[in-house]
Amino acid sequence: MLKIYGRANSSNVRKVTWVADELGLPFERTDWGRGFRSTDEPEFKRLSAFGVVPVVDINGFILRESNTITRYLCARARRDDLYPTDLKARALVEAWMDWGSSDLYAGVRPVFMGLVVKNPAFMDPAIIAAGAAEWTRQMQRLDGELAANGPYLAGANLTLADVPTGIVVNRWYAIPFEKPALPHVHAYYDLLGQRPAYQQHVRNGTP
Ligand SMILES: N[C@@H](CCC(=O)N[C@@H](CS)C(=O)NCC(=O)O)C(=O)O
Repeated sequence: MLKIYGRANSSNVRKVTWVADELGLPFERTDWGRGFRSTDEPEFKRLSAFGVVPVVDINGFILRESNTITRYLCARARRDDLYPTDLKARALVEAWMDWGSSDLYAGVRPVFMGLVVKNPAFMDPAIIAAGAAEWTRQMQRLDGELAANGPYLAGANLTLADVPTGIVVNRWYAIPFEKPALPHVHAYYDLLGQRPAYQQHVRNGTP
């Protein structure tokens, strides 16, 4: 049985719950992290000293890092369609995963922490505005890529390439702030929204 440690509203936990459902993999999830049980508790620290969610227990194998967890689960299930075994196809998927978790996410964090979490360290409007500008710049790049090579990021079908970015796209539409219309990103959001697993874990009204 897959056990997931982490609150359901965490962007990184949602990658894992979304992928688990795409795989038809049953799981048990317990709430840890901001607003729930503290990851400083010894019970969590025994699983991971890093203090962040998600952590998973897969029949006794303890693993952290959301992207790594999704890759492991897909490889274990032999889901070549989601995580290709061909090295070049795999590298293209991983490039999108890296981009979605780093360059794309850089501007998301200050906007999310300021406007949604209302963390005092991010309440300065200049910090939020700078984050929004950087986030918008990356989203415009995404719009261009989808126009040229969509409908999914690695081509015709869903792959793990879409998972980190799919989480950020939901945040883009779920957080009210001034943003340009991005027609190809919007079509992509609607395409992802046709998937029951994305609807349940990501496009569910929570930024
Ligand atoms: N690189 C890690 C980042 C994990 C991370 O930063 N998780 C956040 C939630 S999205 C967290 O644990 N925040 C602290 C908390 O909720 O207590 C991953 O991808 O799993």
